[in-house]
Amino acid sequence: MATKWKWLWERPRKSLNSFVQAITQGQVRAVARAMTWIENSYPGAQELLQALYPLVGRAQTVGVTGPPGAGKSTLVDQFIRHLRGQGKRVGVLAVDPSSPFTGGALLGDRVRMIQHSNDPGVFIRSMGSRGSLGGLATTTHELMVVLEASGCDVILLETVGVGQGELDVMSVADTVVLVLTPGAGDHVQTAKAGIMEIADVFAVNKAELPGADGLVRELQRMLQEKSSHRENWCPPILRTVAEQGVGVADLWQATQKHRNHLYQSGHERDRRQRRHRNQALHLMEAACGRELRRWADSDPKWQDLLLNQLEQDPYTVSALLLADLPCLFAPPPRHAPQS
Ligand SMILES: Nc1nc2c(ncn2[C@@H]2O[C@H](COP(=O)(O)OP(=O)(O)OP(=O)(O)O)[C@@H](O)[C@H]2O)c(=O)[nH]1
Ligand SMILES: [Mg+2]
Repeated sequence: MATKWKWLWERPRKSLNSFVQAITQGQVRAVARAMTWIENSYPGAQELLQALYPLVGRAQTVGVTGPPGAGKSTLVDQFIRHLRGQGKRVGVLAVDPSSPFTGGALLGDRVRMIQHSNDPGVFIRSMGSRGSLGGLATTTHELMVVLEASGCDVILLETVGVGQGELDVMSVADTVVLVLTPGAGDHVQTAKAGIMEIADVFAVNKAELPGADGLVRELQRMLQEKSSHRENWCPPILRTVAEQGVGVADLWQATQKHRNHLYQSGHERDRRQRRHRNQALHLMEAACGRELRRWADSDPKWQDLLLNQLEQDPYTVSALLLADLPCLFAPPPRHAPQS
């Protein structure tokens, strides 16, 4: 359906202003559309983000990660209840980078969260790996900007902690809650390298099951063995029974303590600086990639090298092209059409 924002990039200023206004008023359709633009890198998405960026920066962002089935969605659901009870507006991004589709692994979550679908104070969105110009973490952060601009006080991110992509995504959150469960093997030993490092708060979920005490002890031992902690913060370990809402309020309080620590110690500023740097670099890399493609399509010398040099391996060809790079940022040469 055509909408008044569809051709924003053709009628920039006036439409952009009304679009931004609709988002800041929390209009759900505008928020959803903005997110689609960003995920698909539509023209105009960048201008929109440039307009929204100055409006944000205060929302609390919490990432919830951990092995499949640990109870992340159940915890997120409980956080939503807890926060709605305090009158907070909540945005949720369920990130599933390992899947080219959204909705597959997250279907169960959708069913669970459907109970919030009539609540105007909750906005839930699933996102996959597609269309992330500046990398998945950057896209996640951009969607968080939209959510915050739309009035969310708290933004929750859920992702399965299984790969580097998921770890990267967590870098955009103030606080990372790592959800572990007893009885699913020796988690601390088998947990992916890196995932223990990014935890700001440990949640031992399904704490009513046998083995919870052992898991807590193991985590305590692991933390004691460390000579220093990242950002001078020793991650607390909390027990939860997410299914029954037990321990959820304390877990949330722990995330707030961590956030206060970040602000008081100045580490929040350091993190923001790092994130800005990485995002700018990612966007620049993507822009350079596009420029390279454009060059490859328009420069006869490049086309010749790329298409007609079968006897040379791709490494040699790419080295030859890289040697030609200084001309990349000049306008591509104009050539008379071949007769
Ligand atoms: N016994 C017990 N089961 C729980 C608890 N919390 C969640 N579960 C159950 O664990 C199962 C998985 O919960 P989810 O919240 O979907 O877990 P998840 O980590 O989001 O799973 P994925 O998104 O598939 O990785 C569900 O059947 C929940 O009902 C708990 O505290 N105790
Ligand atoms: Mg889930």
